[in-house]
Amino acid sequence: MPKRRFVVHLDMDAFFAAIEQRDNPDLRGQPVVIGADPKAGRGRGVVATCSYEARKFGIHSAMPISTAYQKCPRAIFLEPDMEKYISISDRIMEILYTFTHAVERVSVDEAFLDISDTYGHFGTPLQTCLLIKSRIKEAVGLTASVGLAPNKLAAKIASEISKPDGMVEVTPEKLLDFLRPMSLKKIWGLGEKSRLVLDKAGIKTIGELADRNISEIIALFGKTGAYFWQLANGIDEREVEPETEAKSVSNEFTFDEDTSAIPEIGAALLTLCEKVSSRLRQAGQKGKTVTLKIRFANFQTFTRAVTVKEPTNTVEIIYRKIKPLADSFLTKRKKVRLVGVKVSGLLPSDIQATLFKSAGEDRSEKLYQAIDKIREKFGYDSIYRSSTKIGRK
Ligand code: TTP
Ligand code: MG
Repeated sequence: MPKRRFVVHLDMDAFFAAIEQRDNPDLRGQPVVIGADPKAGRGRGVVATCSYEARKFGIHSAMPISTAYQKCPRAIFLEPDMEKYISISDRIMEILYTFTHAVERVSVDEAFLDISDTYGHFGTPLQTCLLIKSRIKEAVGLTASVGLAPNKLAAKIASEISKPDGMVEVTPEKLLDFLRPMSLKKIWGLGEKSRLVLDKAGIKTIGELADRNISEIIALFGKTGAYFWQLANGIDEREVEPETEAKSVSNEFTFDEDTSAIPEIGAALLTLCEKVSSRLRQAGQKGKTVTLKIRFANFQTFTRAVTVKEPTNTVEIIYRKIKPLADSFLTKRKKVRLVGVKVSGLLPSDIQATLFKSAGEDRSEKLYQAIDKIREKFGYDSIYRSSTKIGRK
């Protein structure tokens, strides 16, 4: 008998909006819309997301911002702060990696995990999921919805129907009953056109698709038809595919107020070196190149890199390389806005390396990747039409 699989799908609730509500108590319980500036109904661009309170007015992602304004003019409209959202997303992913290295990041707020080999450390698979939810809540103060199932399709549907702050487990015995009443819309990859074709054949639910003869569905769609039919019958062998190994680990820090105080900058750099070092050690990696990033109050940004003789992950060595690089930039007159430390050219430090990988990546690269993922999924304009800080070079 093949081994029983425990696939988890996790998706944060109203992600961007929930973060803004977390950070500003005045926004809690209020309709909050994240997206382009509505300009009193004349704005262009779209809604990125909105709070559950705003959803009651019929507002949703990808809706023109002007329509959202018409539906609820008193809603609080905010432009996205992608840098903030990505750093929280990174933190969430780090938490997920502590449960298994089989983590597939699907978008900024969504991931699949395969906990088949690791749940034993945490209890039952269901207890493991509840622990994942509570660790995230503790660490970032946000709720996630989680689905646990024998395959990806059912896990994803399970997390979706349990929103917000939900948890649904689908056992192998219940799998088919769980899928049957679901709309075909729940099968991602089965697009609108295919749905219309199935609709014409009198098939509206997953169960109705499952009940047909496979040859009938193949006649409609060719090979893909067989795939859809199998999904409907609970057969979904798709693996959770972890990201390829990180090539660098980095952390950045923005000062509350721009500063030219050398001790303050030194302390921030030391903290960053500690963070990077700890993430490298956790990932079982060492790096050969140490890079400093420094951004001045006027947003002028510099990076300087040095190579170390032996690959390293110790704080002392990283800091000893970073400090002189920083010193060469610091003067009393120029105020610093942000500093960053990166270690790249990573190699496994020992056999352990294969256990927990991918602790981080170059942040801006990751940011662009995340934005790309959203765009891939929801279209180019889904995010960041009225970009302010980042997202455009
Ligand atoms: P989703 O997980 O689709 O939405 P959500 O987390 O806001 O709400 P839900 O509780 O229903 O999961 O997307 C995650 C984030 O991605 C979302 O907060 C904003 C961004 N996004 C866009 O920028 N444009 C879009 O069209 C969508 C759907 C999401
Ligand atoms: Mg979400």
